Formats: sequence, structure tokens, C-alpha cells
Amino acid sequence: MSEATRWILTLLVIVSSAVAAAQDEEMAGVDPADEVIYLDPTDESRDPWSALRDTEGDAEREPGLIQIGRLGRPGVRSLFGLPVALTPDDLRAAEVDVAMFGAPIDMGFGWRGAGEGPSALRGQLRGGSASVLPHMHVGVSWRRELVAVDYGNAPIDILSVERSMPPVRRMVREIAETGAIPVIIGGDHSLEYPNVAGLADVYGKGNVGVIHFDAHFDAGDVRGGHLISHAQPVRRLVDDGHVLGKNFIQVGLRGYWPGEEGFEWMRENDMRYHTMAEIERDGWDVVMDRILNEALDGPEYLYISFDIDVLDPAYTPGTGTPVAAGLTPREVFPLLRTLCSENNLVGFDLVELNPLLDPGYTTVMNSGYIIQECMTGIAMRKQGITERGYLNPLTAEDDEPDPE
Ligand SMILES: [Mn+2]
Repeated sequence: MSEATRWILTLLVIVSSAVAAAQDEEMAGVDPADEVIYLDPTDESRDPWSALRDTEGDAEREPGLIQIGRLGRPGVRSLFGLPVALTPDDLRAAEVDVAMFGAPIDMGFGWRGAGEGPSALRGQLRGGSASVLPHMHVGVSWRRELVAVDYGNAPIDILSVERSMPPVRRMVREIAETGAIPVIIGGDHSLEYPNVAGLADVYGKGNVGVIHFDAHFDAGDVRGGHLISHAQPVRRLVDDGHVLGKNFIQVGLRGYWPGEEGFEWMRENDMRYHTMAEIERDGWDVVMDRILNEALDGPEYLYISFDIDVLDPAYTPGTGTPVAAGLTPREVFPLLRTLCSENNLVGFDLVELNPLLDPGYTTVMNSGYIIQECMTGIAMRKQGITERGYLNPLTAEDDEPDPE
């Protein structure tokens, strides 16, 4: 650098510092709160439930399942080709066991994509997504055993994660109050908060345990003034007393977040966690048994929050914050099936599916199977099959003698 250039650069730095200092002085009298544009509290449409459509022209019908099939195939796309229900009366009339709904929240992450999750799952054509045949491992068909429906999408506010929490919580509560199990398709992981809070509204604060499958611990502290995002639901649930720390079980953490402070916070709150480091040391079978035993050693009700990034990005590339060296479907599927058959499951979510980042349909396909593992577990429990590690003798072995 020449001497002249150096002088010019120095001069520039001095001038720009002076300008910045003058601006700071000018701003000193402005209250930062005055710079924020707040919501208009007089706008009636801010309550999404107030904007429900006019139903006057609807065909009259008795409450119950709305079949959308035509010639044995769905005429209109729904989750797993299931019939549709629209109201709690429908759920009660049809004695629905499981009501799935979409919650297309993007803003908890701040990047477009996770909000497309419900549509992608509704659009899936392959992967046994609408088969009524039994799950080969256990010989149980969730489609035959359970009354399950697509309950549509929650009326979230696509511009605000904060304001999307109440409508989701209300929808979870509405389903749980009928005795059905809500299965929430995200959407980003901010959803864990309204999902579990909505269940705590019905079953009581502290009465629901949570298994949190994730590469991340999602208990981030306040940042930029935000109390909720896809990185904070766990901290909010514990701080607000919806779930006791000792009933929170984390599975699959790895990478570089959280740092030591995060682990210390989990210890202070008596949380249980199973990192990939523990799995690396002790092996999956041992850790899986620990998780299953801890789930049984909790409150009466269990919730599962499944962030698909707990799986290795080889299986779920279509997600916003992938972390290398995760779990495989062959490790996770038997755990999910067993958790859902051994416990009194009251809710399940699948979050962070981003089909816009899914190059080969891999993530959508695996997401569909993940949900079905849990559905199979719920169906096994309904049939009275709760023996750990149960497999169907017809499929798990042939009847020829093994060569010794
Ligand atoms: Mn997460």
C-alpha cells in the first residue's frame, strides 16, 4: 500500500467515525420503543378465529368423517389419504383416535421452507403412504385399527411466530378435549411450545412428559427480545412450568450447540439427555433401553416432539439446520414404535421438514414413515401388544430349521 493510499484510508476512517458519532448524538433522544411498529390492537382480523368463513351455503351434513376417496383412491389429497374432519363434533361422532393437522409456520426459523411441510406430506404418492396392509415387523395395520383423520391446517399468522402460538395451542386443546391424539405436522420447531402447552391445558401442568428428538437442544435463551423461535420452545415450556425438567428427555444432540452453559442449564433443571457422544460410547441398543425406561419413569402422559434433523442428513437432507453424523431410520424406527406402544401417548409432532431443500424426495418419504412408526405403536397398544421388542413370528422368521 502506498503512503498516499494509507493517508486517504486514515482520513476516511476519521470522517466516517465523526459522522457516526453525530448520528448517535442525534439518536440519543429517541426512545428505541418508538422505532418499533407495533400491531394494531383495534384490527378485528388479528384474531384468526374471528375470520372463519361464512358457512351459509354449505351442504347440510351430520357430524362425522368426510370421505374424500373416489374409486378407492383419494379424490382430494389429504395426509395419508385419510378422511377429513372439520369440527370437534366430527371427532366425537366418529370416535376419532388420532387427528392430524398441519401448522405451516416458517417464521420461527426465518427462512422459507418448513411451512411447506404439510403440503408435501399431503402430496406424497409413494412410500406406503396410504397402505392399509399391516406393518411387516409387527403385523398390525394402523389404518385398520385406528380411526384417524386429516383435521386440516391451523389458522396461523404467517407473518408472526409469536401470534401463531395461540391458534395452534387452541387447535391442540380442541382435539385433546375430545380424547383424540393430536399429531401436528410442521412447520418449524417453535411448534413444540403450543403443542405441549395445549396438552398441559387439558391434562394439567406438569402431567405430560416430553421426548425431544433433535440434533439441537432448542432451549435457547432470550435473543433479540424474542422469547419464542424454533430454538427456544424447550426453555419456554420449562420456564412456564408446563413440563417439569425431570420429565424432559433429549435424544440425538450433537454438533456445536449448545455450549457448556446449555448443558449446565439442563442439569440445573434435572433434565435427561442422550447425546450422540453417549451413543458413540455405549452403542444404540443400550441407550435405546435407557430412553425407554426413562419414558416409563415419568408422568402418566407422554408427548413426542420429532425434529427430523435428529436423523443423519443422508436420510433427511430437506431440513433447515442439518447436522452431520446423526441417527439412522433403523435406529429410530423401533424406538418410536416402542415408545408409542409402551406409553400413554397424548400427542406427537413432526417438524422442520423443508421440501424445498429436498433434492430427491428422501426427506418427505422418511417423514411419512416416521409418523407411521408411531401410528403403528399406538395401534399395537390398542390391540394390547405392549411387549418390548415384539415382532410378528410370521415375518421375523421362516419355519425352516436354521443350519447350525
Ligand atoms: Mn429442533
